[in-house]
Amino acid sequence: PLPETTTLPPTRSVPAIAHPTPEDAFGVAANIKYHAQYTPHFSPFKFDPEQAFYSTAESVRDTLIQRWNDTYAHFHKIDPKQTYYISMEYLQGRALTNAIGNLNLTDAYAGALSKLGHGLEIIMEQERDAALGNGGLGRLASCFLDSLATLNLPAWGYGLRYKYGLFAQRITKKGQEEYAEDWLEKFSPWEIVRHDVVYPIRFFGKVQAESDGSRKWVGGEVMQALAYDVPIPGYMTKNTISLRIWEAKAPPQDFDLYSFNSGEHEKAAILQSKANQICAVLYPGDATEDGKLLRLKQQYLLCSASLQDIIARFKERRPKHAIKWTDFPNKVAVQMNDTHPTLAIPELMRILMDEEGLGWDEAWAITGSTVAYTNHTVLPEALEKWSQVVMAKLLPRHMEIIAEIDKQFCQMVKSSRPDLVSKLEQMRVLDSNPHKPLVRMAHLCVVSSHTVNGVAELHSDILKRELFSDFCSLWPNKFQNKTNGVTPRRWLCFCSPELSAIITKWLQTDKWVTNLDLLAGLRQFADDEQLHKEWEAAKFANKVRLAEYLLKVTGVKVDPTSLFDTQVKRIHEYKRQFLNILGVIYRYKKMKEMGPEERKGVVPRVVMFGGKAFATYAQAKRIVKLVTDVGSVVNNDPDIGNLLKVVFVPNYNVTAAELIIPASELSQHISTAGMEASGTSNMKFALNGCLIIGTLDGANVEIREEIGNQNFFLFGVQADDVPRCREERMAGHFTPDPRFEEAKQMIRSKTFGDFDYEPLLDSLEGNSGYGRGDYFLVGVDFPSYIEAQKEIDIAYKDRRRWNHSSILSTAGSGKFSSDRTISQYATDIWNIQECRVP
Ligand code: B1H
Repeated sequence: PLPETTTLPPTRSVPAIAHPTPEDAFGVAANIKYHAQYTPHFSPFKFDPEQAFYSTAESVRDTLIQRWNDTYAHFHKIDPKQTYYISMEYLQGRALTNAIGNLNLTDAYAGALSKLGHGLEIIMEQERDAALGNGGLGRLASCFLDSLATLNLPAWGYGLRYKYGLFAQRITKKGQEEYAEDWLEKFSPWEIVRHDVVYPIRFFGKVQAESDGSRKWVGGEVMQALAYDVPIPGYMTKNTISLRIWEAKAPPQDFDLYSFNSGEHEKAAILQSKANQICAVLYPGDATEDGKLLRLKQQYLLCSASLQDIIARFKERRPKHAIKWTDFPNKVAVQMNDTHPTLAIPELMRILMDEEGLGWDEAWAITGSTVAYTNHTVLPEALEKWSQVVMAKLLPRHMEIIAEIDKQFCQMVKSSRPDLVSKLEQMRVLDSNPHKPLVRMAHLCVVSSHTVNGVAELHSDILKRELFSDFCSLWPNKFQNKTNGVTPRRWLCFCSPELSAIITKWLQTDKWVTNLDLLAGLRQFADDEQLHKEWEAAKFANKVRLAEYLLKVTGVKVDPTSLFDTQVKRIHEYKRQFLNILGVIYRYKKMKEMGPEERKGVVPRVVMFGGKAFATYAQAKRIVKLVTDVGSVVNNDPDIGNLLKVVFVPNYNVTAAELIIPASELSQHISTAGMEASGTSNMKFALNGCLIIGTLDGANVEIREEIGNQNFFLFGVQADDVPRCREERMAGHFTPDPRFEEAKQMIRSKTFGDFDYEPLLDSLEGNSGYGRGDYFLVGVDFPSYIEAQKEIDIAYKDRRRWNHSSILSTAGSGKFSSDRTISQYATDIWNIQECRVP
């Protein structure tokens, strides 16, 4: 049936007002001036870059709000099936360049600002980087939003409005230091608070049995979730979707005036302060019980607020008497970004049963056809397990529901698959270890979702063959692969306009921006000398820009004609920054041993590292320290000069990535095979014509397939051989390569200072002390890594070969657009269709 209302549901509409609209440079300049004057945040008559940034952003926001309203009204009218992407993380980075780029207003804004006495570049630099995420998983969510909007898909993102996102990083003599990054210090011009979108969120309390047999969750603490919308514009389309982020608040009556007046000031605001804690920081760390509880509160707030909102919208779009709950999965798809939003499952069950009065079977069928789960890791330490005791205390009704799901799952296996009964204890949702009973969140997701997917072919195979093999034998059709992708707008068009212009010129179209497969058209020019010249010039301009930045932030002067070699990602042992720096140490040693003649043959290199180490991850922090110590020695060695520079780029984030990636010529994706689920920066580097040295891990496998084996520097053991190699190493059946011993010895001999690197070196040895028997196989892969590096030096000297490979890297990157990934989710998992705003 058609919904009763075909426009927005407010009772009275806002009158349209005339104020300058940003269309051309004149209109834009007027609009910016309007904001500087009438939505002031600073003293009048000031229009320095900072003030100019806020006025500019507000001017852009006018357009976004208009389009957001039109999009919402259109979705409301059409009432299509809609996807809700629920994620604890979004790594949005800066928004201005992206917004005006997607709106095709970059020239208009640049022109307007110049009329007002400012350069667009300087204004863009004023914006804070919104880092409401840790790394790849959060950035993937942000790329997905860009593609959802661009593809005109009816979809929204839900997340949390952390006051402090990911910590900022400073590099000092001691290594990494963390400090709070206050992205909201002034305010964010990109969010729109929705004071009318508020939902109650209950914690603790108890479950009451009602006389009619139903269950009701009562008592405890009731907070509120308040919505903020961040508009997400699609590229060259009117469609502008929402990233709705929740903030926890105390209910208004909480502020106890009586207590306040009688002097008990703190008691008066107690719930408010508890509420503030919930959204205070991204991933507060779960080492302590307190921290754990807070993380669970965050997860529940996200899930409960989002589902209440989804259900409210479902109801709003149909007459009260015509609500057919079986229709819910035809209108709603919920995608869980890893297990962090797993509580969406019991929360949807609870609302359907306890608030809407459905029976278990009906609620279970609806939930199961609505939710789907993406797994992003097989690392055991990242597979979430929550204490049943904590869960029962904070969310007593949800714990009951989870226990019932577990019970019914057990019954189903026993009755339908006796062959799996011996595996049942490992498969169950509840881990009933009497000492520490746990809920296995991934199992809850697999049991409850209609679809489970991995994020690259190899990773999805590992899920099917190993992590979820028993579930896969039970439900073979539940498991899919959706290889990750990245948005070509941010990661090529806007971060490398020079290279983009060349691509458009040679392809004679800019359609590749939304149809990235067209990049394959560059293959026919891979040997064209003119293209080589232009290509190299564009890359060189990007290198010069990065060299200036490096000088500014690290004080290290690098020669932009050197080979720019980059490894930027979170610091983790499995990502093996340690292997990289050991390789650098070996290179340095060999260079020191060379005579002046021989040195002339060396390819000058700048080896860049960047990334954050989790604050309590000691080994990762030692790796950061080692890189900076090696840099201090190498960069100041007069024998070496510009032949080798080692730079740790501080505070790697989205903004830094936009500068580093387009300027890199070689990038390292060298994880122990089988451990990196996908990787997404590998795609961004390849897209920008950067060659990869890598293992057969994650999406590297598919990138190599697409760009061609000759253009990928492969090394290392394969995933299938990893268990055997580990056993051999543990058993001592391993003869270390002498080059590996040389590199380690150089650290031991204190060439790079007297910091205690023993724990790090120990991790490469037998199974004692810090040693995990070289679990990450650094020693095993070292020789083939060094060989691959030699091959790279040879290839780089041959400019034609290098440029040829670089062009083929870009040409082969079409598959790695998040537009392709999202189209596949839309068709294979969500069953949603385009809904374009006219
Ligand atoms: C990825 C995470 C992750 N996988 C726990 N898992 C977190 C796990 O705060 N936490 O508790 C946060 C993040 N992140 C990454 O996802 C993979 O390692 C990458 O290989 C992959 O490319 C990315 C996106 O799929």
